[in-house]
Amino acid sequence: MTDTVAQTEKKPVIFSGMQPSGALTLGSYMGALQNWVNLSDAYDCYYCIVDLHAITSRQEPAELRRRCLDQIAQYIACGLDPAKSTLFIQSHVPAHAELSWILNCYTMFGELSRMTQFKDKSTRNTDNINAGLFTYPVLMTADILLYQAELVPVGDDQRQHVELARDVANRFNGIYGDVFTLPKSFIPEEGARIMSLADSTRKMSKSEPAGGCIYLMDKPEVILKSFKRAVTDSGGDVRYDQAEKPGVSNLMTIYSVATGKSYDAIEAEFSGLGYGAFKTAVGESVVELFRPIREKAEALLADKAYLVSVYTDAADHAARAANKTLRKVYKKIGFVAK
Ligand code: AQP
Repeated sequence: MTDTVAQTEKKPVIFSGMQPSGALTLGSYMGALQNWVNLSDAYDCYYCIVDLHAITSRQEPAELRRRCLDQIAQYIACGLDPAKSTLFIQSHVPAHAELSWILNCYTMFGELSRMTQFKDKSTRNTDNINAGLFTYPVLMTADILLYQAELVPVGDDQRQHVELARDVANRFNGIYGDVFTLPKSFIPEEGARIMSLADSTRKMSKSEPAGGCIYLMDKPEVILKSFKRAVTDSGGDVRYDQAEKPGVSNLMTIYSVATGKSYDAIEAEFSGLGYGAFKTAVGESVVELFRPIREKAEALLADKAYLVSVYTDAADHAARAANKTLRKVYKKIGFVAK
């Protein structure tokens, strides 16, 4: 994003990010990325690849590096315009780590202990419950507050972290005056929690075993096969009922977000047709949704120099905004100016 644009039209700010800890998924697209694109004209958007967050679980260095480039290409392929939105890599802006340390001293141990994502992830990864996993929400708070973001488009699983960011901002402002804008989450009505295709009690996530997760860059045949195998429920009717029919309801949500059709329209469309026809249709709708994204991302990845120029320019722009906030914070808390 050019400074000229930023200065001439002062828009409210958005911040959001995704970890390059795996390939982007259908869940992250429907829960967050789609909204990033929809909101990008009305807001001054900072969309980040949060590599500092990603190392809370072990990453293979070469893979991590490759995924960052892939992710920039996928952000653009989904419809984000680097001339309008700041698409950058978190570790390129040291202010994230710096503010995170400061905010560690304004976030309570008890608050972090209540974070459900920490509880989930530490239960699943008992061999690596590192301090970074515990303080992850503080880094996320720093990410958001550095840019004075008003809105944070995320999926439902991040709601609690954005609430913490707001609480910490409020606490800090209560001591030092109005330093931070109070952020709130932007969570879609539909698609806020896409469930695994293999187990409809679990959120679809990158670390999912094969088959349960659809990735943005999956080939059509892989997508169709995964939907054909998706778990459904007893009975053969396509009807939205989260309690009784979680598998079918999840597929209906995916189909609804992919096609824009209402649940009533979907029920009517598949009345009497059974699960087979329905699952094929859902798979095809996702294939068509992702086809242009995958093709554009593949083309972008052939031009590495362009992608490097996007994240390099964006890091400069982001650093200027972030350092402005950081300097203010340093001054308020009494650090000696250099
Ligand atoms: N299944 C989902 N439904 C709706 N929204 C989702 N998001 C992720 N999964 C779903 C949203 O997409 C963004 C992804 O952010 P992230 O990659 O930083 O973190 P994550 O939520 O930890 O992603 P995963 O896929 O669940 O990773 P692992 O397997 O490592 O735990 C966020 O806005 C998230 O809400």
